[in-house]
Amino acid sequence: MTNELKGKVNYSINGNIAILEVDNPPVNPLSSGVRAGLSESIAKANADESIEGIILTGAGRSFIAGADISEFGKSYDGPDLHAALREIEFSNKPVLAAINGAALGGGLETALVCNYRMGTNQAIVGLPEVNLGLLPGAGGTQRLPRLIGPSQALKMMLAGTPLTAKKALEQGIIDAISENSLIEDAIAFLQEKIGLSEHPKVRDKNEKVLEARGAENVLAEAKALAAKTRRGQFAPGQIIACVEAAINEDDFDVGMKKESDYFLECLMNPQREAMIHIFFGERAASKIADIPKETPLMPIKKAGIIGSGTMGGGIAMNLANAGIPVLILDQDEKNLEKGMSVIEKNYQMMVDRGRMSQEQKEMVMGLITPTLSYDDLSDVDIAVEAVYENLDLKQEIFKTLDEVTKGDAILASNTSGLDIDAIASVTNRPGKVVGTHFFSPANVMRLLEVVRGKDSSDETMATVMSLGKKMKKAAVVSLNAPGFIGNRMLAGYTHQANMLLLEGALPNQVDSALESFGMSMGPFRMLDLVGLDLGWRARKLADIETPLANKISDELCERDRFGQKNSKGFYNYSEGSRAPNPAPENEEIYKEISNKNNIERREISDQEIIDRCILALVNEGARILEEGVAQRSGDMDIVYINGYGFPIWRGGPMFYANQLGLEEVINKMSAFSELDEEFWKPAPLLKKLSEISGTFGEAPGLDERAELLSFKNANMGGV
Ligand code: 3H9
Repeated sequence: MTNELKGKVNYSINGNIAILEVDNPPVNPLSSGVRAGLSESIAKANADESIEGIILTGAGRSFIAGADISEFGKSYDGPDLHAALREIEFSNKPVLAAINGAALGGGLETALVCNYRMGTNQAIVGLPEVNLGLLPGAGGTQRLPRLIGPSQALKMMLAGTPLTAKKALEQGIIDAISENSLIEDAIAFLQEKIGLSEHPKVRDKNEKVLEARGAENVLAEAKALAAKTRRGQFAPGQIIACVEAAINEDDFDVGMKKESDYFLECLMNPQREAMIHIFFGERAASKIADIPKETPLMPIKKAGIIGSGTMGGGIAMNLANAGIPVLILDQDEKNLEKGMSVIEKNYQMMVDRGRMSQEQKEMVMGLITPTLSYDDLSDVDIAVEAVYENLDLKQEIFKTLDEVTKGDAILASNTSGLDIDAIASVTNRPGKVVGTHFFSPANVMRLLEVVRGKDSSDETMATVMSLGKKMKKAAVVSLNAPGFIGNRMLAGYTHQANMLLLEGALPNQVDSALESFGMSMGPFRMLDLVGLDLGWRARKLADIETPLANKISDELCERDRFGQKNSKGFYNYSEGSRAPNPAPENEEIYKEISNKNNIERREISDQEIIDRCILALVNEGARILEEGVAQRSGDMDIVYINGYGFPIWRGGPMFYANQLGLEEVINKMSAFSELDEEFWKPAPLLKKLSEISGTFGEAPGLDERAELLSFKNANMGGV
């Protein structure tokens, strides 16, 4: 093997068994050296007369995490995966996959060419390629339907979520679970099979695919599922087409050829690049550039939540789901009871939908303890305050937390916009104070903005980021600046949506245009959901004149139209329904306000709607980046996809801008500047990058960014 190859396969012998161990830390993807190693080791075992069986396993915590994702989109000359898998499948000696951890994507596909599969209790198996804009391209679409039936296989491939070993055994993906030493159990299993004249090959199991032949509902159900859960995505249709081939083609290899062709189409599709950008982007976001990897983490063995409302309850569920005991505190007994019953109902819903077993529900409920007393928080390692947005109240709570919790406990505030430093200032431990901005509903939404105060210590930041990962959140660091990352970008987006309404578009047109772009919900549906009265009331209270962009929504509030909460806002809602119906009675209001403000209403194209709303995100994103509020452009993509319904297959707003070309972005913006010169002034970083044909992807580090813009010393600290 040459040096350029990445990863290897260790070869050892135990009696008459060869043990092949994939070794490519940390998760054993099928990089070039692994592919070469597999071919070589199988050949070696087959050539050795003393060997009668082969075990394939993984070093460390993973079996094989799939193809090496970093190779996609690049040209590589390494050995071919299909060839290696063919050698395993047609080995003269039986091969058993001893699955010691994650067998995902190409990892499960490797296990599927083995004759037998055994897993530990920690093993997980899945085909998550769809999350990368791909399909299982190493035989998964042909073999899995043969093993578990096309219907189940389609569900698994379209969801992309892995199964536990127990589920995999129930479904017949693995043959056994090892309760003790995996390799010892695998050897014992294989010894029993060695004498058999034939060993099963998944490719030969045709019964289940033949059963589905002619049963149109299998593919129709899959198409309906994909339309519902993966709107706008290219790969799901390709996966379904592959399974159609598995069902209808008599020759297994014809199905394989189709799979290869459809895989290639996915590989060439821009969605694949966008989704892989998000895969690596999420992992990059979890790292903080100036905090060393070795920074010690504080163990989080117990947590406290202050506030048992929707947010507090959702955060408590996240912690319990991560196995962390949590106390939930409210000073009002009724609120506390209500909060606990909402948590219980949410879990019950998961049980009813088959997402959790009754046993699991009891376990997580057992980890959540209600309390009325701050004294009970004395031994928590982290306390997360989740009360409504009021600085005085939050400061009061932090003073109390500072007194009652142990000295090294982390104190976190779930604020969506208040100044973390002002909150930290009332404590004697500003280094332990951090913002944790969860998104509602916190038990569902993956985004977590971790807000770094000017004094937040490295240990605090690293610990909270790691806790975010344990809670399966997409955690992104923001400096303590107004609006943090997400809401600051959102302001420009909703501003443009509101201006479009004044200029002649209707809510339904704006929403449809952005939903067809891929946003999960248009801005006016979103505003109706949040409630139009929040801003209106705040402006009244502060005695602030209504800005032009908010004139329509404030007028709707004057007419008692608050949004979904009272069944009328930009749309009308039928009793108990969230489905928006057009509200023609509002059109006069729109016209009247446009007239009053001397705005001539005109026909607006869908493209203009998309450009103005999305480029508003991009321009503000560029400012956030140049100010150092976000560490890298990919972080903003992660924020928008996980918190604001931006389509993952477009890779987030900053990636989308790169795809469009930053020069084109600037051109479009300068055309809009006739409408509002101030708003469309390009961020200096965006302008500079467009002039040098750069992209946000090549995001320079903070220092270089400052250099590029001669921004040294400006806004790089706690803005
Ligand atoms: C495929 O298989 C296509 C085939 O069907 C067809 C081929 C023809 N490659 O997530 P972590 C890196 S497509 C390269 O933090 P965890 C990751 O970037 C593949 N690198 O660990 C990170 O790097 P860094 C289908 C990979 O313990 C480090 O490993 N497979 C790969 O939280 C640790 O990762 C998948 O989609 C990879 N395949 O979770 C599975 N996987 O330290 C993708 C990870 O520099 N992987 N890395 O930031 C996962 O889901 C998780 O990594 C796993 C471990 C559950 C395995």
